[in-house]
Amino acid sequence: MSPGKFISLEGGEGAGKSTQSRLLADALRARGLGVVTTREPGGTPGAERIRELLLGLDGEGWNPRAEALLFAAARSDHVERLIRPALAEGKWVICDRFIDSTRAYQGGGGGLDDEDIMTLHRIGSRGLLPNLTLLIEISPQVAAERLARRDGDEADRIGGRGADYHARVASAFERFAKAEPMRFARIDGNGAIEHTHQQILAALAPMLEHTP
Ligand code: T5A
Repeated sequence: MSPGKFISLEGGEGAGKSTQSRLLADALRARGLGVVTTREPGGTPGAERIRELLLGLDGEGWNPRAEALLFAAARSDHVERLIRPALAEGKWVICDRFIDSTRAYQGGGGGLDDEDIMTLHRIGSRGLLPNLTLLIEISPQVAAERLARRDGDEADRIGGRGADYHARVASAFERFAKAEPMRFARIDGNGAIEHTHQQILAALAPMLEHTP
Protein backbone atom coordinates (compact mmCIF):
# COMPACT_ATOMS: atom_id res chain seq x y z
CA MET A 1 0.00 0.00 0.00
CA SER A 2 1.33 3.46 -0.83
CA PRO A 3 1.53 5.90 2.08
CA GLY A 4 -1.11 8.61 2.39
CA LYS A 5 -0.58 12.33 1.98
CA PHE A 6 -0.05 14.82 4.75
CA ILE A 7 -1.67 18.25 4.32
CA SER A 8 -1.39 21.06 6.85
CA LEU A 9 -3.43 24.25 7.01
CA GLU A 10 -1.72 27.32 8.37
CA GLY A 11 -2.49 30.99 8.93
CA GLY A 12 -3.52 33.40 11.65
CA GLU A 13 -6.57 33.26 13.93
CA GLY A 14 -9.86 33.37 12.05
CA ALA A 15 -8.29 32.64 8.65
CA GLY A 16 -10.76 29.79 8.15
CA LYS A 17 -8.46 26.80 8.71
CA SER A 18 -10.98 24.68 10.65
CA THR A 19 -13.79 25.51 8.22
CA GLN A 20 -11.63 24.64 5.22
CA SER A 21 -10.25 21.52 6.87
CA ARG A 22 -13.82 20.14 7.15
CA LEU A 23 -14.71 21.05 3.56
CA LEU A 24 -11.51 19.53 2.21
CA ALA A 25 -12.04 16.32 4.18
CA ASP A 26 -15.58 16.02 2.75
CA ALA A 27 -14.27 16.60 -0.80
CA LEU A 28 -11.56 13.95 -0.44
CA ARG A 29 -13.94 11.43 1.14
CA ALA A 30 -16.34 12.00 -1.76
CA ARG A 31 -13.50 10.79 -4.02
CA GLY A 32 -13.30 7.59 -1.98
CA LEU A 33 -10.13 8.48 -0.06
CA GLY A 34 -9.60 7.61 3.61
CA VAL A 35 -9.18 10.87 5.53
CA VAL A 36 -8.17 11.76 9.07
CA THR A 37 -8.68 15.33 10.29
CA THR A 38 -6.76 16.54 13.28
CA ARG A 39 -5.40 19.72 14.86
CA GLU A 40 -2.53 21.22 16.79
CA PRO A 41 -1.84 21.70 19.53
CA GLY A 42 -3.71 18.48 20.25
CA GLY A 43 -4.90 15.50 18.26
CA THR A 44 -4.10 12.82 20.87
CA PRO A 45 -5.16 12.64 24.54
CA GLY A 46 -1.66 13.59 25.74
CA ALA A 47 -1.29 16.43 23.27
CA GLU A 48 -4.76 17.75 24.17
CA ARG A 49 -3.61 17.97 27.80
CA ILE A 50 -0.57 19.97 26.71
CA ARG A 51 -2.96 22.19 24.69
CA GLU A 52 -4.73 23.09 27.93
CA LEU A 53 -1.40 24.04 29.51
CA LEU A 54 -0.48 26.20 26.53
CA LEU A 55 -3.75 27.98 25.76
CA GLY A 56 -5.58 28.03 29.11
CA LEU A 57 -5.66 31.37 30.87
CA ASP A 58 -4.75 30.11 34.35
CA GLY A 59 -1.20 30.44 35.69
CA GLU A 60 1.40 32.98 34.62
CA GLY A 61 2.02 31.67 31.10
CA TRP A 62 5.20 30.50 29.37
CA ASN A 63 8.23 32.14 27.87
CA PRO A 64 8.79 31.50 24.13
CA ARG A 65 11.36 28.72 24.81
CA ALA A 66 9.09 26.86 27.18
CA GLU A 67 6.24 27.31 24.70
CA ALA A 68 8.34 25.87 21.88
CA LEU A 69 9.29 22.85 24.01
CA LEU A 70 5.66 22.21 24.96
CA PHE A 71 4.50 22.50 21.34
CA ALA A 72 7.31 20.13 20.30
CA ALA A 73 6.32 17.60 22.98
CA ALA A 74 2.64 17.75 21.98
CA ARG A 75 3.59 17.39 18.31
CA SER A 76 5.87 14.43 19.03
CA ASP A 77 3.01 12.50 20.63
CA HIS A 78 0.63 13.51 17.83
CA VAL A 79 3.04 12.49 15.08
CA GLU A 80 4.04 9.16 16.61
CA ARG A 81 0.60 8.05 17.79
CA LEU A 82 -1.73 9.44 15.15
CA ILE A 83 -0.16 11.04 12.06
CA ARG A 84 2.52 8.48 11.09
CA PRO A 85 0.26 5.44 11.69
CA ALA A 86 -2.55 7.02 9.60
CA LEU A 87 -0.15 7.82 6.74
CA ALA A 88 1.25 4.28 6.90
CA GLU A 89 -2.33 2.98 6.45
CA GLY A 90 -2.62 5.02 3.24
CA LYS A 91 -4.88 7.71 4.75
CA TRP A 92 -4.80 11.39 3.93
CA VAL A 93 -4.11 13.42 7.06
CA ILE A 94 -5.43 16.99 7.19
CA CYS A 95 -3.91 18.86 10.09
CA ASP A 96 -5.14 22.26 11.33
CA ARG A 97 -1.71 23.83 12.12
CA PHE A 98 1.65 22.02 12.31
CA ILE A 99 5.37 22.89 12.58
CA ASP A 100 5.05 26.13 10.58
CA SER A 101 2.85 27.53 13.37
CA THR A 102 5.69 27.06 15.86
CA ARG A 103 8.09 28.67 13.40
CA ALA A 104 5.71 31.62 12.87
CA TYR A 105 4.45 32.14 16.45
CA GLN A 106 7.32 31.16 18.73
CA GLY A 107 9.88 32.08 16.01
CA GLY A 108 8.48 35.08 14.11
CA GLY A 109 6.29 36.28 17.00
CA GLY A 110 8.41 35.20 19.99
CA GLY A 111 11.90 35.73 18.54
CA LEU A 112 13.23 32.16 18.65
CA ASP A 113 15.71 31.03 16.04
CA ASP A 114 14.18 29.02 13.18
CA GLU A 115 17.06 26.52 13.20
CA ASP A 116 16.55 25.84 16.91
CA ILE A 117 12.85 25.20 16.30
CA MET A 118 13.67 22.81 13.46
CA THR A 119 16.20 21.02 15.71
CA LEU A 120 13.44 20.44 18.26
CA HIS A 121 11.26 19.18 15.43
CA ARG A 122 13.96 16.71 14.33
CA ILE A 123 14.25 15.42 17.89
CA GLY A 124 10.53 15.30 18.66
CA SER A 125 8.95 14.32 15.36
CA ARG A 126 11.87 13.00 13.30
CA GLY A 127 11.51 16.07 11.11
CA LEU A 128 8.20 15.07 9.52
CA LEU A 129 7.01 17.71 7.03
CA PRO A 130 3.67 17.95 5.20
CA ASN A 131 3.47 17.08 1.51
CA LEU A 132 1.50 20.28 1.07
CA THR A 133 0.96 23.28 3.34
CA LEU A 134 -2.05 25.48 2.60
CA LEU A 135 -1.35 28.96 3.95
CA ILE A 136 -4.67 30.82 4.24
CA GLU A 137 -4.02 34.54 4.34
CA ILE A 138 -6.52 37.21 5.44
CA SER A 139 -6.19 40.90 6.26
CA PRO A 140 -6.05 41.94 9.94
CA GLN A 141 -9.40 43.73 9.47
CA VAL A 142 -11.17 40.60 8.20
CA ALA A 143 -9.63 38.56 11.05
CA ALA A 144 -10.81 41.07 13.66
CA GLU A 145 -14.37 41.11 12.27
CA ARG A 146 -14.66 37.31 12.14
CA LEU A 147 -13.25 36.80 15.62
CA ALA A 148 -15.41 39.56 17.13
CA ARG A 149 -18.46 37.93 15.56
CA ARG A 150 -17.52 34.48 16.84
CA ASP A 151 -15.75 35.08 20.19
CA GLY A 152 -16.71 38.57 21.38
CA ASP A 153 -13.93 39.64 23.75
CA GLU A 154 -12.71 36.13 24.56
CA ALA A 155 -9.34 35.00 23.23
CA ASP A 156 -6.91 32.27 24.32
CA ARG A 157 -3.49 33.05 25.74
CA ILE A 158 -1.72 33.21 22.38
CA GLY A 159 -4.58 34.52 20.22
CA GLY A 160 -5.01 37.42 22.66
CA ARG A 161 -1.51 38.83 22.07
CA GLY A 162 -1.10 42.28 20.50
CA ALA A 163 -1.40 43.37 16.87
CA ASP A 164 2.43 43.65 16.54
CA TYR A 165 2.87 40.02 17.55
CA HIS A 166 0.28 38.86 15.02
CA ALA A 167 1.80 41.05 12.28
CA ARG A 168 5.18 39.36 12.89
CA VAL A 169 3.46 35.96 12.74
CA ALA A 170 1.81 36.83 9.39
CA SER A 171 5.05 38.06 7.84
CA ALA A 172 6.88 34.94 9.06
CA PHE A 173 4.29 32.72 7.35
CA GLU A 174 4.71 34.73 4.16
CA ARG A 175 8.51 34.34 4.36
CA PHE A 176 8.25 30.55 4.77
CA ALA A 177 5.87 30.27 1.81
CA LYS A 178 8.24 32.25 -0.40
CA ALA A 179 11.22 30.16 0.71
CA GLU A 180 9.49 26.83 -0.02
CA PRO A 181 7.14 27.39 -2.96
CA MET A 182 6.97 23.66 -3.76
CA ARG A 183 5.55 22.77 -0.33
CA PHE A 184 3.37 25.85 0.27
CA ALA A 185 0.27 27.02 -1.59
CA ARG A 186 -0.85 30.55 -0.68
CA ILE A 187 -4.62 30.85 -0.48
CA ASP A 188 -6.52 34.15 -0.33
CA GLY A 189 -8.98 33.61 2.54
CA ASN A 190 -10.62 37.05 2.51
CA GLY A 191 -13.54 36.04 0.30
CA ALA A 192 -16.50 33.70 0.71
CA ILE A 193 -15.99 30.22 2.20
CA GLU A 194 -16.70 28.51 -1.14
CA HIS A 195 -14.22 30.74 -2.97
CA THR A 196 -11.47 29.73 -0.55
CA HIS A 197 -12.44 26.07 -0.88
CA GLN A 198 -12.16 26.23 -4.69
CA GLN A 199 -8.63 27.66 -4.43
CA ILE A 200 -7.70 24.80 -2.10
CA LEU A 201 -9.06 22.19 -4.52
CA ALA A 202 -7.04 23.83 -7.30
CA ALA A 203 -3.88 23.66 -5.16
CA LEU A 204 -4.50 19.94 -4.56
CA ALA A 205 -5.25 19.11 -8.17
CA PRO A 206 -1.70 18.04 -9.14
CA MET A 207 -1.52 15.74 -6.11
CA LEU A 208 -4.94 14.22 -6.85
CA GLU A 209 -4.03 13.60 -10.50
CA HIS A 210 -1.39 11.12 -9.34
CA THR A 211 -3.70 9.38 -6.87
CA PRO A 212 -5.32 6.19 -8.10
N1 T5A B 1 0.00 28.05 18.20
C1 T5A B 1 -0.33 26.83 17.65
C2 T5A B 1 1.32 28.41 18.41
O1 T5A B 1 1.60 29.49 18.96
N2 T5A B 1 2.30 27.53 18.02
C3 T5A B 1 2.03 26.31 17.47
O2 T5A B 1 2.96 25.55 17.16
C4 T5A B 1 0.66 25.95 17.27
C5 T5A B 1 0.31 24.62 16.68
C6 T5A B 1 -4.22 27.70 18.54
C7 T5A B 1 -3.30 28.78 19.07
O3 T5A B 1 -2.04 28.25 19.31
C8 T5A B 1 -1.07 28.97 18.61
C9 T5A B 1 -1.80 29.61 17.46
C10 T5A B 1 -3.15 29.90 18.05
O4 T5A B 1 -3.08 31.15 18.72
P1 T5A B 1 -6.76 27.53 18.11
O5 T5A B 1 -7.87 27.65 19.07
O6 T5A B 1 -6.51 26.19 17.53
O7 T5A B 1 -5.48 28.09 18.79
O8 T5A B 1 -6.96 28.70 17.09
P2 T5A B 1 -6.80 28.82 15.56
O9 T5A B 1 -6.01 27.70 15.00
O10 T5A B 1 -6.30 30.16 15.23
O11 T5A B 1 -8.31 28.64 15.11
P3 T5A B 1 -9.45 29.64 14.85
O12 T5A B 1 -10.70 28.85 15.03
O13 T5A B 1 -9.35 30.92 15.59
O14 T5A B 1 -9.27 30.03 13.34
P4 T5A B 1 -9.52 29.21 12.03
O15 T5A B 1 -9.62 27.75 12.26
O16 T5A B 1 -8.52 29.69 11.04
O17 T5A B 1 -10.94 29.78 11.56
P5 T5A B 1 -12.38 29.11 11.55
O18 T5A B 1 -12.54 28.23 10.40
O19 T5A B 1 -12.67 28.57 12.90
O20 T5A B 1 -13.25 30.41 11.27
C11 T5A B 1 -13.33 31.45 12.23
C12 T5A B 1 -14.74 32.10 12.11
O21 T5A B 1 -14.86 32.72 10.84
C13 T5A B 1 -15.91 32.12 10.07
C14 T5A B 1 -16.20 30.78 10.74
O22 T5A B 1 -17.53 30.38 10.55
C15 T5A B 1 -15.87 31.07 12.21
O23 T5A B 1 -16.95 31.70 12.85
N3 T5A B 1 -15.40 32.01 8.71
C16 T5A B 1 -15.76 32.83 7.71
N4 T5A B 1 -16.65 33.84 7.65
C17 T5A B 1 -16.78 34.48 6.46
N5 T5A B 1 -16.07 34.14 5.33
C18 T5A B 1 -15.21 33.12 5.33
N6 T5A B 1 -14.51 32.81 4.23
C19 T5A B 1 -15.01 32.41 6.57
N7 T5A B 1 -14.23 31.36 6.93
C20 T5A B 1 -14.46 31.15 8.24
